[in-house]
Amino acid sequence: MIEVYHWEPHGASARVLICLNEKEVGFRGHYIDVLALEQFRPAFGRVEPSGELPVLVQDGLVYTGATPICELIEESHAQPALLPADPYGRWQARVWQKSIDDAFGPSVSEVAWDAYGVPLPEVDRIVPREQRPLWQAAARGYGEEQLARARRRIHELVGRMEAALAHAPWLAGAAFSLADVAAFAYFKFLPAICPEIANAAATPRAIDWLAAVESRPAVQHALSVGRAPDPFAVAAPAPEQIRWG
Ligand SMILES: N[C@@H](CCC(=O)N[C@@H](CS)C(=O)NCC(=O)O)C(=O)O
Repeated sequence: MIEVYHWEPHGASARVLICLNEKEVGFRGHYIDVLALEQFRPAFGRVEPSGELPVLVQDGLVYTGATPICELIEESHAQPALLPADPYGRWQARVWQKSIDDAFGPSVSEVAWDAYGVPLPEVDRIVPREQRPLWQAAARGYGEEQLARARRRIHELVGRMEAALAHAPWLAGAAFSLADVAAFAYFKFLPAICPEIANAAATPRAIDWLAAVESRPAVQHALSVGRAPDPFAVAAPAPEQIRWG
């Protein structure tokens, strides 16, 4: 049985949950409450000491990183395919995922934390200790310069999405793929937290694409495992910032 450790079904956790649901792969989910800092408690630390989610465990092996986990699921469960059959399409899907891992995901997390951040009373007791200062900095709030840089990066990627969707219904071509899964998991925050960037007038194709992704039964099922009334109205500090500054 596959075990999946995840938080609210948004961002990286949503990507893995959506992939498994699209392929109808059975798994046992474990909800880890990031805002209660459960990722640093021994029960999860024994699974993955870094404290970062999502984590997939299968046959005693522990897998981390949303993109590599989604590719692992794709390789282990070929149907329905979530990567295009042609090399160019596969390259496109991988470039989208890389841009989302490197810039879009962390940037959306920063702006979402600024919008939805909550006090983190236990932040001074985080173990591992070396993660404390960066969590404390995130808890104090990101500065305007950092948030402006995040918004610029978001704007740039949303512009690329809008351009790509002029040529094809999905980001990597004719079929729904891992690129759409990855982009959706962060783009869905934007109409609420960056309405000046993502809206029906400025980005009509991306807004229609968002509705098309949301209407997929596997996506709806994946999003239903959250505990918050709306998983896209909850945020944690961006893992990249709190781990590496
Ligand atoms: N680059 C990571 C990002 C993972 C991520 O955003 N994880 C969030 C929850 S979905 C998290 O673990 N936050 C808590 C923490 O970093 O301590 C990946 O691709 O898996």
